[in-house]
Amino acid sequence: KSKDSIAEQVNYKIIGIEPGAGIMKATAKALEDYDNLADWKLVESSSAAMASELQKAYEKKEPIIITGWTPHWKFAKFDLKYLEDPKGIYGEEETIETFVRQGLKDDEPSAYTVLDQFYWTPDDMAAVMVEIQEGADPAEAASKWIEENSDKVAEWTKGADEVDGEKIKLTYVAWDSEIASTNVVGKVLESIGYKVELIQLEAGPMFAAVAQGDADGMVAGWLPLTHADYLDEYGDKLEGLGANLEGAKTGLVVPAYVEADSIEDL
Ligand code: PBE
Repeated sequence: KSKDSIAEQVNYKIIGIEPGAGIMKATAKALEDYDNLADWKLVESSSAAMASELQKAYEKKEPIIITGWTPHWKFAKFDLKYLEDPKGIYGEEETIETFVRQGLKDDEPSAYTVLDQFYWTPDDMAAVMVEIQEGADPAEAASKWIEENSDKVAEWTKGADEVDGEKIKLTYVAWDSEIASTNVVGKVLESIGYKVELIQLEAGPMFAAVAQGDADGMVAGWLPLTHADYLDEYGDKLEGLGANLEGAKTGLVVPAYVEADSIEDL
């Protein structure tokens, strides 16, 4: 029985996610910059389809290479590893940052205060993600987390006066991490009296919506690298409120049983 290389077994394919994601741009660059990846392809997909491909391969102990990120429930469910990236294409640690439209502070100071104070840990985010992955509705998982973490939530709502049904629009992309964070922030804003609408978009339109004032804010900007292009394009029309999570990461991810440690081993 011939033993095919990892490249042959995965058919020279990396399983990606939505085209607008920063991790897709980084991976396109990796295919250019790593000589051993010259003949490889990045498959456009969705976060959900990528996760189900991963699950299928994992159950059969077959090799698979995905565009991956942390925080993400997949690291709780499967034994996975990041491939080393000696060329530093995926950067170092990332932070997830909050951005709001210009004028929000004057128009809706309570929402601004909550968005400004929203800050949690990768473990907090992962807890919500795991609940959703196990079948909970995102809004219910968010409410449950809020109930169990009232001390943290109290820090975020400190100094924010109750409102009376004013509307707030939050935009996000259907990445598991951002489904979790956006639902949590949305529920916290509802708890002080806002009527919250969550608007799901692709990455570029998400930044554009806040820049144009079509949405009030978002908690989904990955920096310094992942969304650098979008920040270049829209940054001067956005108000940045800083990190809401530190210790995020992106890269190429494989199950631990795949015999490669570095992108250069592929
Ligand atoms: N992600 C999750 C996004 C940011 C959040 C890493 C898939 C991206 O690559 O743009």
